[in-house]
Amino acid sequence: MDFSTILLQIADGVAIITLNRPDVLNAFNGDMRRELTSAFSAIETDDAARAVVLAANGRGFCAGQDLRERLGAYEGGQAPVLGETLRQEYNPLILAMRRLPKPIVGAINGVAAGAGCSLALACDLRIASDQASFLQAFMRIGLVPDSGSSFFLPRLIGMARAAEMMFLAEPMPAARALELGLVNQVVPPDQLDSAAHALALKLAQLPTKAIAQAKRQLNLALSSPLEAVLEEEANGQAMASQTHDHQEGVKAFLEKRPPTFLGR
Ligand code: T3D
Repeated sequence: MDFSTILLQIADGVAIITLNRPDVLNAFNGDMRRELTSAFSAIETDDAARAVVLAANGRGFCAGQDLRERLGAYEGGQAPVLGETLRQEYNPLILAMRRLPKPIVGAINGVAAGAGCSLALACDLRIASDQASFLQAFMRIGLVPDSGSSFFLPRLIGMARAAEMMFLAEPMPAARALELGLVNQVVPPDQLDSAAHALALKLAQLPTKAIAQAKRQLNLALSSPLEAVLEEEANGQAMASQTHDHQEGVKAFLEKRPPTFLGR
């Protein structure tokens, strides 16, 4: 697929998506919103991709909405009504990431601001450079948190800390994000790509169907009662028990050797 704002490569079971608008810290324009969603949907149906790295070029991860995109409307004295872009483009992107039956590792190289912060939060796992930061930038320009930040942030770090980040709109450095459980790992900048890739490679060699089901269960657990989650676990186990990878896992255990999971 040809993209103008992102790069996509797939090798060794890992799809690497790289945001590629470095001059504006990878701020989202319309093309980037749509291309990113298309990339996730292409990855969903491609058996060659069993895990994903979401990375970014330049010194920023993603600065959220490109504030120059709608300059024309503001200059014309007419503030655009922003709900529709969320409904039509940002929300489908976040849903595509959470519904993707493959794990996504965010490689957060620099500032993740506004919808760029939401994008990082929608990944399953996050590895951050020690230069990275997370910024709920919305309030700085009189907007409200969007693209899933209001959902993910309090679940990751608790209501009081989420409120602090959202109301004050001050950047949270990577080290603090690690303390609070917002990221899984912090590494020096020159080790970020290799650390994210190594983690994705490890994930790509695990039982892909079971990982997909575990992701479904985690999604459900965020917003459903225990009864529903228990039922989904039972459904998931029924599915997983019929896979090659389950048989291989048990066989390898009994034969005292490492398993070879094929993702089916
Ligand atoms: O549909 C809708 O619009 C609703 C959806 C809203 C979702 C949102 O994401 S709202 C929030 C939008 N984002 C922001 O408000 C963040 C704006 N950016 C910043 O506050 C700062 O750039 C950062 C704190 C992220 C980083 O600061 P710093 O000092 O490291 O970098 P900088 O010098 O400000 O930025 C570097 C360049 O990127 C600069 O361009 P220049 O001057 O070198 O030509 C800057 O203009 C550009 N840039 C950064 N962020 C954006 C941007 N250009 C357009 N849009 C941006 N969001």
